[in-house]
Amino acid sequence: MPAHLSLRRRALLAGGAGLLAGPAAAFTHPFANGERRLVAYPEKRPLIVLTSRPPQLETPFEVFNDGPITPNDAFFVRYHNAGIPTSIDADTHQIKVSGNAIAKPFALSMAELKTAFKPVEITAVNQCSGNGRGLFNPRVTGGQLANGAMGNARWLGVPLKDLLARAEPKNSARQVVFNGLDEALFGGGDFVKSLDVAHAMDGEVMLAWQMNGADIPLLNGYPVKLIVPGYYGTYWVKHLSEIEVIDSVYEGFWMKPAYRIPDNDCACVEPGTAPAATRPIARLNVRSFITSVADGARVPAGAPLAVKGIAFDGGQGIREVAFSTDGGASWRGATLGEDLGRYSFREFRFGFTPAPGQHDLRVRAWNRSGQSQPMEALWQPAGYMRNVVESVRITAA
Ligand SMILES: Nc1nc2c(c(=O)[nH]1)N[C@H]1C(S)=C(S)[C@@H](COP(=O)(O)O)O[C@H]1N2
Ligand SMILES: [Mo]
Repeated sequence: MPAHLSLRRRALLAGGAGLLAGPAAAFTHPFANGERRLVAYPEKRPLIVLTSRPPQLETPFEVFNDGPITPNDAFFVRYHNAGIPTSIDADTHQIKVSGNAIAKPFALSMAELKTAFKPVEITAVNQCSGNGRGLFNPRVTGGQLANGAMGNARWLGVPLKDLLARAEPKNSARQVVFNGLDEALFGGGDFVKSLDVAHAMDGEVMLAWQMNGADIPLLNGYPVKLIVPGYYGTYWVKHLSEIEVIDSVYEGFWMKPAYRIPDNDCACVEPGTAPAATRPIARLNVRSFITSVADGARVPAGAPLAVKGIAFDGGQGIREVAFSTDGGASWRGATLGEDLGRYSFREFRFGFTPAPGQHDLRVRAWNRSGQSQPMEALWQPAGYMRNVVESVRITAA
């Protein structure tokens, strides 16, 4: 190995070998209807393995009780294709800006990206469209995730708007298309996503190189990742290398037919049926979770129980969280924690003294435009956007 390579790069190469060899299982983690392996990948603590090639790793749910920011080494990982980069030299990485709807194509190094524009920081939730898919009833195909395909981090980078301005977009510009370094090895199509040009230029969509004050872990998109606050993780392209501004609507496989939702108000259909029309998935809906106590837990009866959790939405911000200790028969207000911004997890807490016996705990959040969560789960064939009011049944004794 050349001597000038940084320590970081060498660490990644070593990790890369581990990725290809297939890491050994550490221990197992309970899932809805079985057990899952927990494995430590490079730069990661042991996470729940969904698939190993490509790596799809889920965050063990108890991590979300540690605080509103998800640590980098616990953050979930999702790839679509097996051809993932196992080492990237940030010193030579380039972001190419091209397309038929700009006047000035250019390429940018990481050093230029970090110095030529004014950096901004935003705290935002990255959640996979299929978070909770494994809990759908009737079951749907696709990765059988529980609720650990989400995380909240502080992202440091530059607004995409500033970068695109340098390319001088033409009036004909309709969409911006994003590609990263990973490749499809066995068909299925390179992972490429697009956003409407007005969205791409809103000043919030950004190119980030830091996550929680450190380099973004390789598996989460090192050295640069697209951040699309309030939108599902599918748009947050990792190892970003190509940006194309085009005068048409991009309809590659991962925009159509993949990642589409029923084109109606609930983004849902009768279980077992197909939607008549679809649209691309977009903003996160409202969700809330109890994190301090798990379904099936036993707690002391007659002693005050402090309960904690997190809520979030697609960018309006959480206005209110209500809790029930009797399966939804009666509700009271929970206390909200610190506001880290409208795209962030928002902590909440409440307390009650459980009498001996079973208690069905539920939480339900509202955002600032009054949107909330359904009491009964909605259904759609792809298993996206689950946001039902969850039930945590505990026994006090
Ligand atoms: N290059 C690339 N970026 C990608 C993907 C991918 O397969 N390749 N998957 C997307 C999807 S569907 C999700 S949910 C997020 C997950 O981000 P994470 O792996 O950093 O948690 O990455 C997105 N960005
Ligand atoms: Mo995803």
